[in-house]
Amino acid sequence: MKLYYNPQSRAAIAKWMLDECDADYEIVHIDLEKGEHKAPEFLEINPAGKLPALVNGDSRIFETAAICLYLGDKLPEANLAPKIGAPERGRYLSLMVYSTSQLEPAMGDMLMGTGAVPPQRGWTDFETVEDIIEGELGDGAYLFGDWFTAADIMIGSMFIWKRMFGSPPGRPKLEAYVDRLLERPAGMSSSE
Ligand SMILES: N[C@@H](CCC(=O)N[C@@H](CS)C(=O)NCC(=O)O)C(=O)O
Repeated sequence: MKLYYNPQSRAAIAKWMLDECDADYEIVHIDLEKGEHKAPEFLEINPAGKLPALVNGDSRIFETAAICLYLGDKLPEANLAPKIGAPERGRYLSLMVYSTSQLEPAMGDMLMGTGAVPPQRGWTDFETVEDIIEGELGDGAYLFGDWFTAADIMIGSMFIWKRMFGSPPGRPKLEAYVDRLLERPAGMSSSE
């Protein structure tokens, strides 16, 4: 497998997933300053011209959530994804998609100080997102209790970034969740 990567990008999330899977992969460094992500060879892999992208044989996968979903299913021995048919599968898929369709844009609005967006846009304000994630965590260490899954990578990485961007500490439960995630040996802090 080849991960098209730059450490200053969402490819760090895909790398975290690969490392948690203990996957055999190679990194292809993409220089964003030089515009290597807009080169015709890269656009063949990701027509959107963005990182990350993953190539595995004849499969090319782009969008961070799609890469994490793909790896979770492709490498079941890592036990990072409920199997098709498992009772947890529906909630897992929901959280994976929620991370990118609602959490990420709401966090972007909050960090950039954008005012409230109309709900017709498809996402909410960040406080509502925090309520939802706190509720989903419940009293568990992770989103599925003691079971660490790819949903923790997708959702947790957003809160890790919030901290890295120097945003003031948030809710204690979410901060403790970030501390736990950062303690993982294969965690995002170990990215090159
Ligand atoms: N929703 C996409 C977002 C990808 C994205 O915006 N990547 C940024 C780096 S974090 C990028 O490649 N930006 C360069 C550009 O758009 O020119 C995903 O999660 O893969």
